Amino acid sequence: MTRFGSSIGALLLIGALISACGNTPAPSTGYGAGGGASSVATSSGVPGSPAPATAGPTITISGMAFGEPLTVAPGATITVVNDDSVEHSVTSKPETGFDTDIDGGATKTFTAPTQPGEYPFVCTYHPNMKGTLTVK
Ligand SMILES: [Cu+2]
Repeated sequence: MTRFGSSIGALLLIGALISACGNTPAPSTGYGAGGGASSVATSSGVPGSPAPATAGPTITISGMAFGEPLTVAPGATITVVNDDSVEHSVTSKPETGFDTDIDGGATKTFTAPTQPGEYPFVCTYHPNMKGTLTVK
């Protein structure tokens, strides 16, 4: 009886140690900090603040995508805001008209074509990024 009793005691002790180890590090660091915080920050913080600061026609690149199609006057100065951390370009294609590179986090301007028309453009680094500039 004494041997049996002490071995149960040892098993209970081991079980308590395992559950103590398991509870503390895994759930708190795994779920709390990682997924929740970063997705909230990118969706709510970024788009609101830079937009009001810039005046005039603006192309905002965010999340590997150009914003909505833009219509400008011939020869207008267009501001490009790159909210991504990687370099992008705004390159008219197939028509020529403009081609500008914007570093990650940078803002640049370029001059719209003087010839009215519809100018599809791409990013030369990410050809699946597509946008349209209308000049009229
Ligand atoms: Cu790109």
